[in-house]
Amino acid sequence: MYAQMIKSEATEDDPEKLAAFQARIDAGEKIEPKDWMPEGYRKTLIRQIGQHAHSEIVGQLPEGNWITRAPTLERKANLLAKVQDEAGHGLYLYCAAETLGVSRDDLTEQLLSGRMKYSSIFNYPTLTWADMGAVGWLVDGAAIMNQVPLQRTSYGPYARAMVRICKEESFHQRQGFHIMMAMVNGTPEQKRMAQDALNRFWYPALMMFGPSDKDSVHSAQSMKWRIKMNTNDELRQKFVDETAPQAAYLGLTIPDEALTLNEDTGHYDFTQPDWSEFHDVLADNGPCNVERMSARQKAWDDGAWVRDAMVAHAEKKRARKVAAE
Ligand code: FAQ
Repeated sequence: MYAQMIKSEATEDDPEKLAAFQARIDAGEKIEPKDWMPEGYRKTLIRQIGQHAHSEIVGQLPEGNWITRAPTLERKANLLAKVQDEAGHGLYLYCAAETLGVSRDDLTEQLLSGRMKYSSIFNYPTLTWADMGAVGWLVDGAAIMNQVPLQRTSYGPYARAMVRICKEESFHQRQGFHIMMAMVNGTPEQKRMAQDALNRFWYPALMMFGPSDKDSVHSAQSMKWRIKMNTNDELRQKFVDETAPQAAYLGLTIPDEALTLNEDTGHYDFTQPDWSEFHDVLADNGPCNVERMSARQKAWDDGAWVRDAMVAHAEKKRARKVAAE
């Protein structure tokens, strides 16, 4: 009912309403769920927040893979907490998306049928314990770079979810870096594993920011609406600039011979990822796409009885209330 109300109000995009809406965005006001919004704004948010939520949920799988094999009790507790945090992030984001008139069930069905995406990065395997370091350091590092500006995004529920998520992501990034520190200061074999993890995760991490600006279909409109605060290339550059000195500190080599600090620009020059690999992963041909989706499908199917029981319980409660009135 609430969902229908939001939809029907938002469908007519008349120029006066659009101009007033844009003026609110330009003035830095937050848009709240019951406010009028253009249909395109609502749809773009559902796409981006939904994709983000799915990424957090699917993103538990590569690290969940290592919980039972963590080298110490402390590492295991940290990793367990991190993976649980990612589940929590998914839930905050599904809640934010629900305020736009789409149900969580709908979003999950769109993910499972391939109509909605999740981040390309989670289609890569985690082969060794060093990958837990690389994921925390690079994947959470890239996620923070993208998400810190989103705390100022124009849609209130999304911006507020992001504040909480960012606090937790910085712990994740630190625990990843801490694992890398331990590996590089360990045996030569452990250092080799850390280098190997960096070699495998570097370009997939760069791809997380999305296609280059000239190929980004949504950036211009999303930035006008302050759904995105920076372009994909701006954030990728910022990530490289911050991560290159960290790799040097670890004594590791970023797998890019062209990576150099450009004295004129103050930024690192670097080699772009292989975009054909990115498009392949998006077309479901990455190393783990099939495995990831079958794990999500199984979880959805196995959880059906819980969802049915919750609905039955709510209905019974409602019927009892009606009978008592
Ligand atoms: N993977 O026009 P643009 C995390 C798609 S959270 C897959 O530039 P846009 C935490 C894009 O959807 C990681 N698809 O798109 C964690 C569009 O296709 P569509 C997720 C991608 O939306 C850590 C098409 O390409 N973070 O990691 C990707 O303006 C560790 C054209 O692209 C977010 O979702 C990609 N990498 O910009 C969890 C942050 N890039 O939809 C566990 C919020 C692009 O038209 C463990 N999202 N595409 O079919 C955003 O900031 C944006 O959506 C971008 C993409 C920047 C990802």
